[in-house]
Amino acid sequence: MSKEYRFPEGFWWGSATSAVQIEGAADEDGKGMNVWDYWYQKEPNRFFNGIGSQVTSDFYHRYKEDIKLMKELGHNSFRFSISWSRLIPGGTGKVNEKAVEFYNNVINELLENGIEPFATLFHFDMPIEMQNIGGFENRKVVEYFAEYAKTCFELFGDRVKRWITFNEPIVPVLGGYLYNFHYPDIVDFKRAVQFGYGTVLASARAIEEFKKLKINDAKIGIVLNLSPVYPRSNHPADLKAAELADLFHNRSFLDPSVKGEYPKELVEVLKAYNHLPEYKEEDLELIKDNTVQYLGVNYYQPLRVKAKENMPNPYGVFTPNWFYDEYIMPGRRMNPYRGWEIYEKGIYDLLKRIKDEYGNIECFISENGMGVEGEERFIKDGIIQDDYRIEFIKEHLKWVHKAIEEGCNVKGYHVWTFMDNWSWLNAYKNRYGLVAIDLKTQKRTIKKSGYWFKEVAENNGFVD
Ligand code: BGP
Repeated sequence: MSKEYRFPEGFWWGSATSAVQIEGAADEDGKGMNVWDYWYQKEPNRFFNGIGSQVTSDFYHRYKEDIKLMKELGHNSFRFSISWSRLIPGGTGKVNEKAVEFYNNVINELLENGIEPFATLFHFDMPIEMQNIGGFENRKVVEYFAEYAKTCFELFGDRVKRWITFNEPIVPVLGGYLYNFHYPDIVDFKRAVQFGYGTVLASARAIEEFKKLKINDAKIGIVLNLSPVYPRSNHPADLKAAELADLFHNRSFLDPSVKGEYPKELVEVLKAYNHLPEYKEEDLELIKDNTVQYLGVNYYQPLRVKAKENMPNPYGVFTPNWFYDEYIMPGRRMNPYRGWEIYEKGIYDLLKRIKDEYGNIECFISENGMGVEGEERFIKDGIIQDDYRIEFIKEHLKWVHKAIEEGCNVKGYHVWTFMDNWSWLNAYKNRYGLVAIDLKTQKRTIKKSGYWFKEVAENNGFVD
């Protein structure tokens, strides 16, 4: 029997992107260098097929065409990020007028097409000069970030009503300081904690600046990549492992961002291992007073956790994985390309938890999507027939719908992503777009999922 899935009026339908992944023009019009530009120059072979972020979908020059396509695909909202190193080369000092012009053009074009702009201030792209002095480990950088944020609010706040301080702040911590998939590509738990803590401060400082400006009907939030954590069994050791994984992966940013304080259990663990960050008493007040006004949830996969089987080497490097093992549950469906489990109900579990434990704060799905390698093989009649992606989005949407029916305060759904884009170390390996890109000709072609998404967005739901 078919069922109707209609979403609340005014639901945000759209997609998310980030500057580094779509803009290109990496050294044009006075843009400074960020960590990705630098890392690629240093070690091009770390990137899939040796492709760096210089080669992207060239949104910098093609934004008009792309925004037209967004409209065509039923978007009423779109998340992009502002590149700190483009707006303020070097991270501090003079504003680059060419960048102001570019972001003004993008914002105006979106608005003219009836698309609400969601602007992220930081999506993994630290200016290299800021990273060289320690990034968010350094309080000066926290302040430079607050200045940059204020500049953005002043320049664009008359039109941008939805701000995001950070996208997935835990990722540069894990990637850059523990697991070698972001720059500075080191393994140092103490520095990881300090960088993460500095990020929380930077987010709070940006919110403080935002509030000072009293911009009418605008809101500021954060986007977190949350994963529901499922223990292998109800055995106390598995439950404990899951609790610790949740503390590190979810609550380390969720609690300070939404509740204004760190979970005391996390503080205790860090203290026990002598890994508390350096902090000042007044920081805690800053965090308390500057919580987010709404929350973006990026959901890709759950975290399945079991008790540690072997004791970690006490002389080895300390990481969160000291406390638990991740595992792949036999029989679960996996996305073979990205190696991530597909578990649609996870999105519902997260939303319910936000309702029950985080005051039902206003939220939206800020990323959800499926990366697939070699999609050309699915071309028929000139179009990528990505039924797997339609299925993926649809099944997740059903769970989002159920969460809304049960009172969760969910305002929208943004797919990752609008068009195939460059993705960090994986470059163009996995394609996520509703629109395909031919990297040689830059030609954009809507995939089957794009046409499907358009229908859903325009009808504010679907029947299945
Ligand atoms: C999120 C990031 C995005 C994007 C996406 C897909 O973590 O916010 O920037 O890249 O994941 O992941 P990936 O491209 O690594 O497959």
